[in-house]
Order: sequence, then C-alpha cells, then structure tokens
Amino acid sequence: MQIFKNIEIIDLCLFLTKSKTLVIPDVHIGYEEALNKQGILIPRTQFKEIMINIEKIIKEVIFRFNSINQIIILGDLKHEFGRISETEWRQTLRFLDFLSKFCNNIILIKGNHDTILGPIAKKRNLEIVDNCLVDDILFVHGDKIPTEISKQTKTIIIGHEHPAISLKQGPRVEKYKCFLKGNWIMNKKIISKLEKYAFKEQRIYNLIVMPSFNPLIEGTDILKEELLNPLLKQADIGKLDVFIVGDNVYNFGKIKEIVKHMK
Ligand SMILES: [Mn+2]
Repeated sequence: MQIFKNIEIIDLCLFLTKSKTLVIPDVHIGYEEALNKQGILIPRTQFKEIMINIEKIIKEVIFRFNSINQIIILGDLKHEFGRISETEWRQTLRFLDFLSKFCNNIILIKGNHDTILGPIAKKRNLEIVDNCLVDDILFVHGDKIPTEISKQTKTIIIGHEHPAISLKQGPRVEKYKCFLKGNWIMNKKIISKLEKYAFKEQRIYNLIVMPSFNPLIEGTDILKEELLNPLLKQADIGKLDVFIVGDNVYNFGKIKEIVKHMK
C-alpha cells in the first residue's frame, strides 16, 4: 500500500519505488536471548520468523519492482546493550549475508541499542552512519532529534518507537503493529538548540514512523502509552494517520477519528 508518494508499505518494511530502496526497521536480533536471561522462558523461534518474513518481503519487492538498489537498516539491528553474545553475532551476520544476496549496498543506521555493532559491520565491510539522505528523505533511528537536516529534506523516516494499536474485534482485543504518518514541525525552540541547522525559520516535515520488525516486540500502544520519541512528543498525535499491518496493510485514518469511534 502506498503511504506517501513513491513510498510503499510492504509488510513491516518500506520500499521507495523511485530509488528502489528497501527500509528495514528495528530488528532487535537477540531480544529473546535477553528475555531468557531475565528468566522469561520463551521458545527461541524469533530469528527463524525474522528470516521467513524478510525473505517473503524481498521476494514480493523483486516480483513487483524487479530489483533492490539499496537496503537501509533503520537502527537497532541487534538488541543487547554493551556486548555481543555469540548467538547475536552469528544471527546478525546471517541476516546481513542473506540481504547481500539481493543487494550489495547495505546502509546501517545507528540505533540506541547498537552501541557496539562496529565489529559486526567491520566483518562485512559495512559502514554505520547516524543518518542518511535518499533524494529528499532523511532516515534516522529516531531516539533523538536529528541535528543535521539539509535543505533538500522534505520527509523524515524513523523507527525506535515501535508503534502499535489495540483494536477490539467482538469480545477480543488484539494489538497490531502500525505505521504512523503525519507532520513534524521543526519549531524555533528546537532550532535554537541545534548548531548545524540550515534554517532560522520554522519548517514542517513529513514524518513516517515505522513499527518493529521483531515478532516478539509488539510495540507501544499509541492510544494508551506515552510516546517516547522526541519527534513524536512534538507532533500533533491526533492528526497522525495510522496504517495497520495485519494479514494485509489497512489505512485506519487519523488517530483522533479512531479514538472517537472507540468511545
Ligand atoms: Mn531504538
């Protein structure tokens, strides 16, 4: 489904049809191992599910658009802070090697969990960047407000928040991962704190927030929980459009309308 001009939602990923860029959000490889360490026992099927899903998405992209020119990993490729466990190391390399079968140009954007992703990236000759600009779209992980926004930037795409929404279906309530789309205003208060910002006056950007790619991380319920993202904290939440990812992608309209219907 098209979320924006030349930008398609394909399952939990985005595909930029003009530049043929596949965007993969928060994969959090090693999350279930981290849960196991906390004493939460769950079967270790997460990585298998991640691989099945990414293969399905890549196949759909290639079927519809022929090829992939570049892949952007939008931060938090792996979960654990501080050190890399053996499983994480192995699985992260397997994930990257799988991607490189379809595309040689892989860009790793640094997330807040990626403190020591360096050795893994080095092993596969990949660079880790804080942000990356494709045409007029800026990609950042989203844990902080981007400090370098060039003049051509019109749209900002982030992850980190893992948005989801709980919907009632008869007697059951089910949580779905979702994309959010709306505007983000770079106001004078924020500008005054930045050093390298190209403008003095207020500017409005298109904003897209991507859900988590990890099957175990359902996400933050945008109707109930407080949003952590510094960019979302300033956005008018009610005006954001919600695109739910289930068996298909569904445009659910604006948050304020969803809230109205739920009352
Ligand atoms: Mn994050």
